[in-house]
Amino acid sequence: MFKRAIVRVPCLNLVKGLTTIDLGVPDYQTALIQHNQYVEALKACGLEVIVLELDNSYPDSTFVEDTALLTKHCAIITNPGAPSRRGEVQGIQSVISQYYSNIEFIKMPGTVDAGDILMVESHYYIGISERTNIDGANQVILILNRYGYTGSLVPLKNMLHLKSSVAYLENNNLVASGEFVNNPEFQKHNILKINDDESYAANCVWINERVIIPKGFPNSRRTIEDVGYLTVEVDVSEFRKHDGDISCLSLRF
Ligand code: CIR
Repeated sequence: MFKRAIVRVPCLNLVKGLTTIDLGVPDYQTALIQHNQYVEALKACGLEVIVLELDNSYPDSTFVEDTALLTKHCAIITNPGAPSRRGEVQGIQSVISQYYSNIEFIKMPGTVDAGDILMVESHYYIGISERTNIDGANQVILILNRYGYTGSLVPLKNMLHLKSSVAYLENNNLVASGEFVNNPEFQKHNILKINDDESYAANCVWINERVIIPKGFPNSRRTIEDVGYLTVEVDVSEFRKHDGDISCLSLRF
């Protein structure tokens, strides 16, 4: 069960953030509306939502998921792989320290975006990507081990983050698309395959028996509902233009 989520209001400089895709420039007013709807969806899943003020110093600062890994027993403040995002962790740390007494840190030369870390019960899959390097991932595993958790590495081929294409919905159900559908690492799970034409919907989040999914992916929605979940759709089109998705807009704990 999750009780809370941390989000950060998108800043005006969102349009200057990092992106790898060509879907156009985010419309700021629409992004604000969508962010608000996202917060309402989190609340509908029973969460108390901690809404942080916008921070124009960091264009990508609304994508809070990358800055920390929150487990039951510890919080790990990451060292984001993109230099322009490194400073985001300070603001997050000061909020997290109100809720966690065990706070750990990833240090250079390790880099980690927590969008690369997928929690499956007490095990954590860590994607090795352009943002998360092996040193950083090994630091995460060593920290997790001290708190009774395990971790393993999953090299990425094409995706920005591991969780761009894979999500865990509890009860051994794992949503996967693209390069992860047949990945041997995941075959012990019940794979819910998301087709390539809806691959964006593979990023969804389980929160207290509900699953928040992006709006506009009917086949994926049906796949998830067919195994018994209630879904909540949210339009995050403006964040998608900057590689953002459902999970990256919040830290859930
Ligand atoms: C970035 O490139 O860092 C941001 N524009 C998007 C981050 C998305 N994060 C995530 O999926 N965990």
